[in-house]
Amino acid sequence: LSTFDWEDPFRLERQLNEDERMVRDSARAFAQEALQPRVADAYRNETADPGIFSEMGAMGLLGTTIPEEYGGLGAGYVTYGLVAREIERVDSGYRSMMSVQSSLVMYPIYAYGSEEQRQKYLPKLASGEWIGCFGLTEPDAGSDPGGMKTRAKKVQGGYVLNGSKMWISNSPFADVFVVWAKSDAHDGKIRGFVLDKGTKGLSAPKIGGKLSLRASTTGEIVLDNVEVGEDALLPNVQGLKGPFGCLNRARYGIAWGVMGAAEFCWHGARQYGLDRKQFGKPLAQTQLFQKKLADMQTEIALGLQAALAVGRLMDDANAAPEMISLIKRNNCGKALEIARHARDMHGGNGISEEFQVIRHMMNLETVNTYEGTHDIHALILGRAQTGLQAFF
Ligand code: TGC
Ligand code: FAD
Repeated sequence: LSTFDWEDPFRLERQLNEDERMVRDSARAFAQEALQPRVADAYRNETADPGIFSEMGAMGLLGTTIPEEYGGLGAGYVTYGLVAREIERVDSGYRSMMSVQSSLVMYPIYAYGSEEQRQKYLPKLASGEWIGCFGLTEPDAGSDPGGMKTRAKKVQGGYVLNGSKMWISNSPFADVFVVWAKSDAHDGKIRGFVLDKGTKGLSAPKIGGKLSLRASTTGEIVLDNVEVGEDALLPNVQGLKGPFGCLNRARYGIAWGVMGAAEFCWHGARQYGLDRKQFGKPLAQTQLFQKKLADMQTEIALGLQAALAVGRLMDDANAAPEMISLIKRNNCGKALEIARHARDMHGGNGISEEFQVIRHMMNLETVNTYEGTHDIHALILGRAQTGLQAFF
């Protein structure tokens, strides 16, 4: 038997190939050098620097799985997950910016778009010159997106869109809006539309006052008689499977990403426990502290192995959406629990921005909710094993 590496209990490192490690290393360097120094101010002031998109683009971190001919990296889903983990090690909001652009904007244009749409949008989204957002959720339709009220009405040469979207990452500074609406020309089925910033009737006010995910900008999308041509319609998908096809990818990335945030909290709590003495000995020398560290190590090691297993299946075109629900739900719930414990283990310092654990904890409340809440994924898994629908 060989030695145990406490930071990498199951030797994840050896389960990656050289290309995956190379992209991971450059994502880690970018995250630590370019993102880490600005996150405290961004979070405190509730501002996201839109310039981050072109910086990520220059590093090849946008559209990791999109083919190179459209400006992507042409890499696999394990690589995409590793990038998400490194970005979210700094902040869930920065990972959000990246994963919306890659999985929720570039992916649908690539998978459901016409060749003209791919050529027009993908290279500029990959470079970060254009910023994208994804509008599915509405004020009265969150967990149940099929209840959306946004409508596309057929007119001569195109469509007129009316409705509003709520809680949309990146929307206040987005150039490209992927919006889902029920279309009267398609029997009321949900269709995707790609809208350009500046189109008459399209606006995206910022939502202020968030106490979570403050380093990512969130807004509404208001569609007030927005007239678009036929070329705005994503031609190759209809029904809820359109947005869900994108969500599968983003949820998968989140399962990796939250493990990065959890690792940060775990390492921080361990170091704090080694440095801080109470009752004449390091906190890390107490049984309760060590039990918490062991729980963190165990959940993170298992969560990463599960994400890797699903990533390999995705790269093999052999993954099912329920597998993604399982890892999204588990890893978000576990990361949130780890962040809460890490906050507690830092004592009073745990509430200070300097130690960062409370920022991760607050962020993970959002991540546990968006892209399907913890309980919604339980219902997806419950339905898969009982055959019984418990949503309504
Ligand atoms: P249901 O009857 O289950 O399905 C309707 C149609 O959709 C298909 N489908 C899927 N296709 C591909 N992948 C999946 N994961 C799919 N899930 C369902 C299904 O086959 C069916 O197709 P068809 O052809 O038969 O019509 O739909 P339902 O209305 O009963 O849905 C129930 C439920 C709860 C599963 C679903 O609505 C759900 O997942 N709700 C959660 C909503 C959600 O995740 N919203 C996310 C908004 S975007 C976001 O949060 C971005 S934040 C990003 C960031 O900032 O990082
Ligand atoms: P609800 O659906 O109203 O849920 C409230 C509670 O009820 C939850 O606990 C839920 O689990 C529970 N619940 C709901 N239905 C059931 C049921 N049948 N049985 C039992 N319990 C149930 N959306 C986008 O489209 N694009 C984005 O870019 C985006 N970014 C976001 C960024 C942030 C910061 C946030 C907070 C949200 C974002 N969202 C985005 C929206 C997000 O996906 C929704 O908030 C999420 O899907 C939950 O919907 P809801 O907020 O309407 O909550």
